[in-house]
Amino acid sequence: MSTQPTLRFPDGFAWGTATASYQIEGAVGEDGRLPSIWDTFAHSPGKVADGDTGDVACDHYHRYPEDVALLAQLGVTHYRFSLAWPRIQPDGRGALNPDGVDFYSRLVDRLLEHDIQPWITLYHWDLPQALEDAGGWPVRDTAERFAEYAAGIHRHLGDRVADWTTHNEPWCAAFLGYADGHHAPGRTDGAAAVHAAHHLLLGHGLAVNALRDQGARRLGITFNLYPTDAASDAPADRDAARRIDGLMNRLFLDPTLRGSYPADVLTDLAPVTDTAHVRDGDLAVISTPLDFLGVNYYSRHVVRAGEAVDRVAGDGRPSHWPGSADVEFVKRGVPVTEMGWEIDPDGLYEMLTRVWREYGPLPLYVTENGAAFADEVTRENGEDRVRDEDRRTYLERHFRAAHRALSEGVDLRGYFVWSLLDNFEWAHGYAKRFGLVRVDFDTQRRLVKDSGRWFAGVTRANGLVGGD
Ligand code: IFM
Repeated sequence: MSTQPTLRFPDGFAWGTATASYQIEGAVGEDGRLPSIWDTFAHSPGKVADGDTGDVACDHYHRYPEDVALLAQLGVTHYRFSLAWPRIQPDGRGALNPDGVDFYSRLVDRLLEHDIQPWITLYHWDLPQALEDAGGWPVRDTAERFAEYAAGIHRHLGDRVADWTTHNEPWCAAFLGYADGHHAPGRTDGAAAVHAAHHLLLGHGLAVNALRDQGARRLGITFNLYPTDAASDAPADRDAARRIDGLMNRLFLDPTLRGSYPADVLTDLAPVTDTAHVRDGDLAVISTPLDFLGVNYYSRHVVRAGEAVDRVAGDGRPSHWPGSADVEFVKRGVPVTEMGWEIDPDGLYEMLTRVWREYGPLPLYVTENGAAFADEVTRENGEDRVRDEDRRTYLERHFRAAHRALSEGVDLRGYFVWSLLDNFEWAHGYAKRFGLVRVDFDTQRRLVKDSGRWFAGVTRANGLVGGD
Protein backbone atom coordinates (compact mmCIF):
# COMPACT_ATOMS: atom_id res chain seq x y z
CA MET A 1 0.00 0.00 0.00
CA SER A 2 1.28 3.42 -0.91
CA THR A 3 1.34 6.20 1.65
CA GLN A 4 1.84 8.75 -1.11
CA PRO A 5 -0.54 11.68 -1.45
CA THR A 6 -3.56 11.78 -3.69
CA LEU A 7 -2.83 13.20 -7.15
CA ARG A 8 -5.47 14.39 -9.57
CA PHE A 9 -4.81 14.85 -13.27
CA PRO A 10 -6.45 17.67 -15.25
CA ASP A 11 -10.03 17.29 -16.42
CA GLY A 12 -10.14 15.62 -19.79
CA PHE A 13 -6.79 13.89 -19.29
CA ALA A 14 -6.56 10.92 -21.67
CA TRP A 15 -5.95 7.56 -20.00
CA GLY A 16 -5.29 4.70 -22.32
CA THR A 17 -3.42 1.57 -23.18
CA ALA A 18 -1.37 0.95 -26.30
CA THR A 19 -0.78 -2.00 -28.62
CA ALA A 20 0.63 -2.62 -32.10
CA SER A 21 -0.77 -4.62 -35.00
CA TYR A 22 1.94 -7.26 -35.50
CA GLN A 23 2.27 -7.75 -31.75
CA ILE A 24 -1.37 -8.70 -31.17
CA GLU A 25 -3.40 -9.34 -34.31
CA GLY A 26 -2.31 -12.72 -35.67
CA ALA A 27 -4.36 -13.75 -38.74
CA VAL A 28 -1.36 -12.94 -40.88
CA GLY A 29 -2.62 -14.73 -43.97
CA GLU A 30 -6.30 -13.82 -43.74
CA ASP A 31 -8.56 -11.61 -45.80
CA GLY A 32 -5.92 -10.48 -48.24
CA ARG A 33 -3.14 -9.48 -45.84
CA LEU A 34 0.30 -10.13 -47.35
CA PRO A 35 3.60 -10.51 -45.47
CA SER A 36 5.29 -7.65 -43.73
CA ILE A 37 9.00 -7.46 -42.98
CA TRP A 38 8.20 -8.85 -39.52
CA ASP A 39 6.59 -11.99 -40.97
CA THR A 40 9.70 -12.59 -43.03
CA PHE A 41 12.08 -11.79 -40.18
CA ALA A 42 10.24 -13.87 -37.55
CA HIS A 43 10.18 -16.84 -39.91
CA SER A 44 13.94 -16.59 -40.50
CA PRO A 45 15.72 -19.05 -38.20
CA GLY A 46 17.50 -17.53 -35.22
CA LYS A 47 16.00 -14.06 -35.43
CA VAL A 48 13.35 -14.30 -32.69
CA ALA A 49 13.67 -16.07 -29.33
CA ASP A 50 12.26 -19.61 -29.36
CA GLY A 51 11.37 -19.24 -33.03
CA ASP A 52 8.23 -17.31 -32.04
CA THR A 53 6.27 -15.49 -34.73
CA GLY A 54 3.27 -13.17 -34.87
CA ASP A 55 1.24 -15.73 -36.84
CA VAL A 56 -1.34 -16.02 -34.07
CA ALA A 57 -0.10 -13.58 -31.40
CA CYS A 58 -3.12 -12.63 -29.23
CA ASP A 59 -5.54 -13.52 -32.02
CA HIS A 60 -6.88 -10.00 -31.62
CA TYR A 61 -8.07 -10.01 -35.25
CA HIS A 62 -10.77 -12.47 -34.20
CA ARG A 63 -11.10 -11.53 -30.54
CA TYR A 64 -11.25 -7.75 -30.79
CA PRO A 65 -14.78 -7.55 -29.29
CA GLU A 66 -13.49 -9.27 -26.14
CA ASP A 67 -10.46 -6.99 -26.08
CA VAL A 68 -12.58 -3.86 -26.40
CA ALA A 69 -14.71 -5.13 -23.51
CA LEU A 70 -11.48 -5.44 -21.49
CA LEU A 71 -10.60 -1.85 -22.36
CA ALA A 72 -14.00 -0.78 -21.07
CA GLN A 73 -13.36 -2.76 -17.88
CA LEU A 74 -10.10 -0.83 -17.46
CA GLY A 75 -12.06 2.41 -17.75
CA VAL A 76 -9.80 3.93 -20.40
CA THR A 77 -10.88 7.00 -22.31
CA HIS A 78 -8.57 6.23 -25.26
CA TYR A 79 -7.06 3.20 -27.00
CA ARG A 80 -3.88 3.55 -29.02
CA PHE A 81 -3.40 0.87 -31.69
CA SER A 82 -1.56 0.63 -34.97
CA LEU A 83 -2.80 -0.28 -38.42
CA ALA A 84 -1.14 -3.09 -40.33
CA TRP A 85 -0.17 -1.49 -43.61
CA PRO A 86 0.04 -4.95 -45.32
CA ARG A 87 -3.57 -5.62 -44.29
CA ILE A 88 -4.78 -2.34 -45.77
CA GLN A 89 -2.53 -2.10 -48.81
CA PRO A 90 -0.99 -5.58 -49.09
CA ASP A 91 1.69 -4.65 -51.66
CA GLY A 92 2.34 -1.25 -50.15
CA ARG A 93 0.91 0.58 -53.15
CA GLY A 94 -2.29 0.97 -55.11
CA ALA A 95 -5.85 0.11 -54.19
CA LEU A 96 -6.78 -0.55 -50.58
CA ASN A 97 -7.91 -4.01 -49.51
CA PRO A 98 -11.60 -3.66 -48.52
CA ASP A 99 -11.41 -6.49 -45.97
CA GLY A 100 -8.44 -4.91 -44.23
CA VAL A 101 -10.16 -1.54 -44.09
CA ASP A 102 -13.30 -3.22 -42.81
CA PHE A 103 -11.49 -4.82 -39.88
CA TYR A 104 -10.28 -1.46 -38.58
CA SER A 105 -13.63 0.14 -39.30
CA ARG A 106 -15.35 -2.48 -37.13
CA LEU A 107 -12.74 -2.02 -34.39
CA VAL A 108 -13.25 1.76 -34.42
CA ASP A 109 -17.02 1.39 -34.25
CA ARG A 110 -16.78 -1.06 -31.38
CA LEU A 111 -14.52 1.32 -29.45
CA LEU A 112 -16.87 4.23 -30.01
CA GLU A 113 -19.82 2.13 -28.83
CA HIS A 114 -17.94 1.85 -25.54
CA ASP A 115 -17.15 5.56 -25.49
CA ILE A 116 -13.45 4.87 -26.02
CA GLN A 117 -11.64 7.22 -28.40
CA PRO A 118 -9.55 5.41 -31.03
CA TRP A 119 -5.99 6.73 -31.36
CA ILE A 120 -4.32 5.49 -34.53
CA THR A 121 -0.65 4.87 -35.21
CA LEU A 122 -0.13 4.50 -38.93
CA TYR A 123 3.23 2.71 -38.75
CA HIS A 124 4.46 0.48 -35.98
CA TRP A 125 7.13 -1.36 -37.95
CA ASP A 126 5.19 -3.80 -40.18
CA LEU A 127 6.33 -2.55 -43.59
CA PRO A 128 4.83 -4.51 -46.50
CA GLN A 129 7.53 -6.95 -47.61
CA ALA A 130 7.00 -5.84 -51.21
CA LEU A 131 8.27 -2.38 -50.27
CA GLU A 132 11.32 -3.78 -48.52
CA ASP A 133 12.01 -5.80 -51.67
CA ALA A 134 11.92 -2.49 -53.55
CA GLY A 135 14.52 -0.99 -51.19
CA GLY A 136 12.66 -0.38 -47.92
CA TRP A 137 12.95 2.78 -45.84
CA PRO A 138 16.45 3.59 -47.12
CA VAL A 139 14.85 4.55 -50.45
CA ARG A 140 12.86 7.71 -50.94
CA ASP A 141 9.92 6.11 -52.68
CA THR A 142 8.88 4.39 -49.43
CA ALA A 143 8.15 7.81 -47.92
CA GLU A 144 5.86 8.62 -50.85
CA ARG A 145 4.14 5.24 -50.55
CA PHE A 146 3.61 5.82 -46.82
CA ALA A 147 1.86 9.14 -47.44
CA GLU A 148 -0.34 7.51 -50.09
CA TYR A 149 -1.33 4.73 -47.67
CA ALA A 150 -1.95 7.23 -44.87
CA ALA A 151 -4.22 9.38 -47.02
CA GLY A 152 -6.05 6.29 -48.29
CA ILE A 153 -6.95 4.89 -44.89
CA HIS A 154 -7.69 8.31 -43.42
CA ARG A 155 -10.43 8.67 -46.07
CA HIS A 156 -12.15 5.64 -44.53
CA LEU A 157 -11.59 6.24 -40.82
CA GLY A 158 -11.07 10.00 -40.54
CA ASP A 159 -14.78 10.58 -39.97
CA ARG A 160 -14.59 8.67 -36.67
CA VAL A 161 -10.97 8.89 -35.54
CA ALA A 162 -9.67 12.25 -34.36
CA ASP A 163 -6.12 11.40 -33.22
CA TRP A 164 -3.55 10.18 -35.74
CA THR A 165 0.14 9.56 -35.25
CA THR A 166 2.32 8.76 -38.19
CA HIS A 167 5.21 6.69 -36.81
CA ASN A 168 5.92 4.87 -33.62
CA GLU A 169 9.58 5.09 -32.58
CA PRO A 170 11.24 5.73 -35.95
CA TRP A 171 14.59 5.35 -34.19
CA CYS A 172 13.84 1.65 -33.71
CA ALA A 173 12.59 1.19 -37.26
CA ALA A 174 15.77 2.79 -38.63
CA PHE A 175 18.54 1.70 -36.27
CA LEU A 176 17.34 -1.64 -34.93
CA GLY A 177 16.01 -2.58 -38.35
CA TYR A 178 18.79 -1.39 -40.64
CA ALA A 179 21.91 -0.84 -38.49
CA ASP A 180 22.16 -3.53 -35.84
CA GLY A 181 19.80 -6.03 -37.40
CA HIS A 182 17.94 -7.03 -34.24
CA HIS A 183 14.65 -6.03 -35.78
CA ALA A 184 13.16 -6.55 -39.22
CA PRO A 185 14.35 -6.35 -41.89
CA GLY A 186 17.57 -7.33 -40.13
CA ARG A 187 20.07 -5.36 -42.15
CA THR A 188 23.42 -4.23 -40.71
CA ASP A 189 24.27 -1.18 -42.76
CA GLY A 190 24.84 2.08 -40.90
CA ALA A 191 24.33 4.30 -43.95
CA ALA A 192 21.05 2.53 -44.76
CA ALA A 193 19.86 3.25 -41.20
CA VAL A 194 20.58 6.96 -41.52
CA HIS A 195 18.82 7.11 -44.88
CA ALA A 196 15.90 5.15 -43.40
CA ALA A 197 15.62 7.63 -40.53
CA HIS A 198 15.37 10.50 -43.01
CA HIS A 199 12.76 8.78 -45.17
CA LEU A 200 10.70 7.78 -42.14
CA LEU A 201 10.63 11.44 -41.15
CA LEU A 202 9.94 12.56 -44.70
CA GLY A 203 7.06 10.08 -44.89
CA HIS A 204 5.78 11.51 -41.62
CA GLY A 205 5.81 15.06 -42.99
CA LEU A 206 4.18 14.07 -46.28
CA ALA A 207 1.49 12.15 -44.42
CA VAL A 208 0.80 15.03 -42.03
CA ASN A 209 0.29 17.35 -44.98
CA ALA A 210 -1.92 14.86 -46.81
CA LEU A 211 -4.10 14.20 -43.76
CA ARG A 212 -4.40 17.86 -42.91
CA ASP A 213 -5.54 18.53 -46.48
CA GLN A 214 -8.28 15.98 -45.80
CA GLY A 215 -9.37 17.83 -42.66
CA ALA A 216 -7.41 16.05 -39.92
CA ARG A 217 -6.79 18.36 -36.98
CA ARG A 218 -5.01 16.23 -34.39
CA LEU A 219 -1.77 14.95 -35.85
CA GLY A 220 1.48 13.91 -34.24
CA ILE A 221 4.36 11.44 -34.11
CA THR A 222 5.76 9.28 -31.32
CA PHE A 223 9.45 9.13 -30.43
CA ASN A 224 11.17 6.86 -27.92
CA LEU A 225 13.30 9.26 -25.92
CA TYR A 226 16.02 8.58 -23.39
CA PRO A 227 17.72 10.93 -20.96
CA THR A 228 21.37 10.18 -21.63
CA ASP A 229 24.00 10.83 -18.98
CA ALA A 230 27.76 10.55 -19.04
CA ALA A 231 29.15 8.02 -16.58
CA SER A 232 31.73 10.60 -15.46
CA ASP A 233 32.81 14.17 -16.09
CA ALA A 234 35.69 12.99 -18.26
CA PRO A 235 35.50 14.77 -21.64
CA ALA A 236 35.45 11.47 -23.53
CA ASP A 237 32.47 10.22 -21.49
CA ARG A 238 30.62 13.50 -21.92
CA ASP A 239 31.22 13.29 -25.64
CA ALA A 240 29.84 9.74 -25.64
CA ALA A 241 26.66 11.05 -23.96
CA ARG A 242 26.40 13.86 -26.50
CA ARG A 243 26.67 11.36 -29.36
CA ILE A 244 24.02 8.97 -28.02
CA ASP A 245 21.67 11.82 -27.14
CA GLY A 246 22.26 13.08 -30.68
CA LEU A 247 21.61 9.77 -32.38
CA MET A 248 18.62 8.64 -30.31
CA ASN A 249 16.90 11.91 -29.38
CA ARG A 250 18.02 14.96 -31.33
CA LEU A 251 18.30 13.24 -34.75
CA PHE A 252 14.50 12.92 -34.58
CA LEU A 253 13.40 15.87 -32.43
CA ASP A 254 15.39 18.54 -34.24
CA PRO A 255 14.26 17.98 -37.83
CA THR A 256 10.65 17.42 -36.78
CA LEU A 257 10.30 20.32 -34.36
CA ARG A 258 13.03 22.73 -35.49
CA GLY A 259 13.40 22.00 -39.18
CA SER A 260 17.12 21.16 -39.12
CA TYR A 261 19.39 18.24 -38.40
CA PRO A 262 21.75 18.71 -35.44
CA ALA A 263 25.11 19.72 -36.96
CA ASP A 264 27.15 17.69 -34.45
CA VAL A 265 25.25 14.51 -35.29
CA LEU A 266 25.79 15.02 -39.02
CA THR A 267 29.49 15.38 -38.25
CA ASP A 268 29.43 12.16 -36.20
CA LEU A 269 27.71 10.38 -39.09
CA ALA A 270 29.94 11.81 -41.83
CA PRO A 271 32.26 8.77 -41.91
CA VAL A 272 29.21 6.63 -42.68
CA THR A 273 27.21 8.80 -45.07
CA ASP A 274 26.99 12.22 -46.61
CA THR A 275 23.67 14.09 -46.77
CA ALA A 276 22.97 13.64 -50.47
CA HIS A 277 19.74 11.82 -49.58
CA VAL A 278 18.39 15.01 -47.96
CA ARG A 279 16.86 17.10 -50.74
CA ASP A 280 15.99 20.78 -50.76
CA GLY A 281 12.60 21.25 -49.15
CA ASP A 282 12.63 17.96 -47.20
CA LEU A 283 13.19 19.62 -43.85
CA ALA A 284 10.32 22.04 -44.43
CA VAL A 285 8.05 19.05 -45.04
CA ILE A 286 9.40 17.15 -42.04
CA SER A 287 8.88 20.13 -39.74
CA THR A 288 5.27 20.76 -40.74
CA PRO A 289 3.75 21.96 -37.44
CA LEU A 290 2.21 19.23 -35.29
CA ASP A 291 -0.70 19.23 -32.90
CA PHE A 292 1.07 17.09 -30.31
CA LEU A 293 4.13 14.95 -29.70
CA GLY A 294 4.00 11.41 -28.30
CA VAL A 295 6.79 10.42 -25.93
CA ASN A 296 7.53 6.76 -25.24
CA TYR A 297 9.59 6.38 -22.11
CA TYR A 298 11.11 3.27 -20.60
CA SER A 299 14.54 4.02 -19.17
CA ARG A 300 17.63 6.20 -18.98
CA HIS A 301 20.98 5.60 -20.68
CA VAL A 302 24.30 6.11 -18.94
CA VAL A 303 27.27 5.86 -21.28
CA ARG A 304 31.02 6.19 -21.41
CA ALA A 305 33.74 6.03 -24.00
CA GLY A 306 34.67 2.40 -24.27
CA GLU A 307 34.41 -0.67 -26.34
CA ALA A 308 31.71 -1.28 -28.91
CA VAL A 309 29.29 -3.89 -27.66
CA ASP A 310 25.79 -4.85 -28.60
CA ARG A 311 23.52 -2.21 -27.06
CA VAL A 312 20.31 -4.16 -27.20
CA ALA A 313 21.17 -7.66 -26.16
CA GLY A 314 24.32 -6.73 -24.24
CA ASP A 315 25.86 -9.91 -25.52
CA GLY A 316 29.16 -8.50 -26.63
CA ARG A 317 28.57 -8.69 -30.36
CA PRO A 318 29.89 -5.64 -32.17
CA SER A 319 27.40 -2.85 -32.64
CA HIS A 320 26.67 -1.46 -36.04
CA TRP A 321 25.21 1.81 -34.85
CA PRO A 322 26.79 4.52 -36.94
CA GLY A 323 28.52 7.45 -35.28
CA SER A 324 28.93 5.79 -31.91
CA ALA A 325 31.14 2.77 -32.45
CA ASP A 326 33.15 3.34 -29.30
CA VAL A 327 30.37 4.08 -26.83
CA GLU A 328 29.71 1.68 -24.00
CA PHE A 329 26.40 1.50 -22.13
CA VAL A 330 26.92 1.34 -18.38
CA LYS A 331 24.73 -0.60 -15.97
CA ARG A 332 24.37 1.28 -12.70
CA GLY A 333 23.20 -1.68 -10.65
CA VAL A 334 19.78 -0.17 -9.95
CA PRO A 335 16.64 -2.37 -10.13
CA VAL A 336 15.69 -3.44 -13.64
CA THR A 337 12.63 -4.86 -15.36
CA GLU A 338 12.55 -8.25 -17.02
CA MET A 339 13.95 -6.55 -20.15
CA GLY A 340 17.03 -5.56 -18.15
CA TRP A 341 15.99 -1.90 -18.42
CA GLU A 342 16.81 0.23 -15.39
CA ILE A 343 13.77 1.56 -13.57
CA ASP A 344 14.10 5.34 -13.46
CA PRO A 345 10.86 7.35 -13.12
CA ASP A 346 12.82 10.61 -12.74
CA GLY A 347 13.94 10.10 -16.32
CA LEU A 348 10.35 10.49 -17.48
CA TYR A 349 10.06 13.79 -15.62
CA GLU A 350 13.39 14.91 -17.11
CA MET A 351 12.44 13.97 -20.65
CA LEU A 352 9.01 15.61 -20.53
CA THR A 353 10.36 18.84 -19.05
CA ARG A 354 13.27 18.89 -21.47
CA VAL A 355 11.11 18.39 -24.55
CA TRP A 356 8.71 21.03 -23.30
CA ARG A 357 11.52 23.51 -22.56
CA GLU A 358 13.67 22.91 -25.63
CA TYR A 359 11.08 22.04 -28.28
CA GLY A 360 7.75 23.36 -26.96
CA PRO A 361 5.30 24.73 -26.42
CA LEU A 362 3.53 21.67 -27.78
CA PRO A 363 0.95 19.39 -26.17
CA LEU A 364 2.62 16.16 -25.07
CA TYR A 365 1.31 12.67 -24.46
CA VAL A 366 3.09 9.73 -22.89
CA THR A 367 2.16 7.33 -25.66
CA GLU A 368 3.94 4.36 -24.05
CA ASN A 369 5.27 3.47 -20.65
CA GLY A 370 5.17 0.13 -18.90
CA ALA A 371 7.23 -2.82 -17.79
CA ALA A 372 7.83 -6.50 -18.41
CA PHE A 373 8.02 -8.61 -15.30
CA ALA A 374 8.00 -12.37 -14.76
CA ASP A 375 4.35 -12.73 -13.78
CA GLU A 376 2.95 -15.75 -11.99
CA VAL A 377 -0.60 -16.97 -11.96
CA THR A 378 -1.81 -18.04 -8.52
CA ARG A 379 -5.05 -19.76 -7.64
CA GLU A 380 -6.85 -18.05 -4.76
CA ASN A 381 -10.35 -18.67 -3.47
CA GLY A 382 -11.34 -20.34 -6.70
CA GLU A 383 -10.02 -17.62 -9.02
CA ASP A 384 -6.79 -17.03 -10.91
CA ARG A 385 -4.79 -13.93 -9.96
CA VAL A 386 -1.63 -12.26 -11.20
CA ARG A 387 -0.35 -10.30 -8.22
CA ASP A 388 2.02 -8.07 -10.18
CA GLU A 389 2.86 -5.57 -7.48
CA ASP A 390 6.16 -4.81 -9.27
CA ARG A 391 4.29 -3.54 -12.34
CA ARG A 392 1.76 -1.60 -10.25
CA THR A 393 4.57 0.13 -8.35
CA TYR A 394 6.44 0.84 -11.57
CA LEU A 395 3.39 2.51 -13.07
CA GLU A 396 2.52 4.45 -9.94
CA ARG A 397 6.03 5.89 -9.73
CA HIS A 398 5.96 6.91 -13.39
CA PHE A 399 2.48 8.45 -13.09
CA ARG A 400 3.81 10.53 -10.17
CA ALA A 401 6.80 11.62 -12.27
CA ALA A 402 4.46 12.68 -15.08
CA HIS A 403 2.30 14.57 -12.64
CA ARG A 404 5.37 16.40 -11.38
CA ALA A 405 6.08 17.57 -14.92
CA LEU A 406 2.45 18.67 -15.24
CA SER A 407 2.57 20.61 -12.02
CA GLU A 408 5.61 22.48 -13.37
CA GLY A 409 3.71 23.64 -16.42
CA VAL A 410 4.30 20.91 -19.01
CA ASP A 411 1.20 20.59 -21.18
CA LEU A 412 0.81 16.83 -20.75
CA ARG A 413 -2.55 15.72 -22.09
CA GLY A 414 -2.59 11.96 -21.61
CA TYR A 415 -0.86 8.71 -20.70
CA PHE A 416 -0.97 5.32 -22.44
CA VAL A 417 0.26 2.23 -20.64
CA TRP A 418 2.19 -0.28 -22.66
CA SER A 419 0.46 -2.61 -22.99
CA LEU A 420 -3.13 -3.75 -22.90
CA LEU A 421 -2.16 -7.39 -23.44
CA ASP A 422 0.90 -9.57 -23.06
CA ASN A 423 2.03 -9.82 -26.65
CA PHE A 424 4.76 -10.55 -29.20
CA GLU A 425 7.71 -8.59 -27.87
CA TRP A 426 9.62 -8.48 -31.17
CA ALA A 427 12.97 -10.30 -31.03
CA HIS A 428 12.10 -11.56 -27.52
CA GLY A 429 9.01 -13.37 -28.78
CA TYR A 430 6.40 -14.13 -26.12
CA ALA A 431 8.92 -14.40 -23.28
CA LYS A 432 8.49 -10.84 -22.04
CA ARG A 433 5.10 -9.88 -20.66
CA PHE A 434 4.13 -6.18 -20.60
CA GLY A 435 0.34 -6.53 -20.34
CA LEU A 436 -2.13 -5.19 -17.81
CA VAL A 437 -3.99 -8.26 -19.00
CA ARG A 438 -2.33 -11.66 -19.06
CA VAL A 439 -2.70 -13.77 -22.17
CA ASP A 440 -2.35 -17.54 -22.01
CA PHE A 441 -0.90 -18.11 -25.46
CA ASP A 442 -2.04 -21.76 -25.51
CA THR A 443 -5.70 -21.04 -24.85
CA GLN A 444 -5.89 -17.28 -25.64
CA ARG A 445 -7.59 -16.81 -22.27
CA ARG A 446 -7.31 -13.23 -20.95
CA LEU A 447 -6.93 -12.47 -17.24
CA VAL A 448 -6.82 -8.94 -15.86
CA LYS A 449 -3.73 -8.68 -13.66
CA ASP A 450 -3.78 -6.86 -10.33
CA SER A 451 -2.02 -3.94 -12.06
CA GLY A 452 -4.95 -3.77 -14.47
CA ARG A 453 -7.47 -3.76 -11.61
CA TRP A 454 -5.51 -0.96 -9.97
CA PHE A 455 -5.23 0.97 -13.28
CA ALA A 456 -9.03 0.83 -13.60
CA GLY A 457 -9.16 2.72 -10.28
CA VAL A 458 -6.72 5.32 -11.61
CA THR A 459 -8.66 5.91 -14.82
CA ARG A 460 -11.97 6.24 -12.92
CA ALA A 461 -10.53 8.62 -10.29
CA ASN A 462 -8.51 10.48 -12.94
CA GLY A 463 -5.52 10.11 -10.68
CA LEU A 464 -3.92 8.40 -7.76
CA VAL A 465 -5.94 8.20 -4.62
CA GLY A 466 -3.95 8.23 -1.37
CA GLY A 467 -3.63 4.69 -0.05
CA ASP A 468 -3.86 3.20 -3.56
O1 IFM B 1 6.79 -3.61 -27.39
C1 IFM B 1 7.45 -2.41 -27.64
C2 IFM B 1 6.63 -1.53 -28.55
O2 IFM B 1 6.33 -2.17 -29.74
C3 IFM B 1 7.40 -0.27 -28.86
N1 IFM B 1 7.87 0.37 -27.67
C4 IFM B 1 8.53 -0.43 -26.68
C5 IFM B 1 7.70 -1.66 -26.36
C6 IFM B 1 8.42 -2.51 -25.31
O3 IFM B 1 9.65 -2.96 -25.81
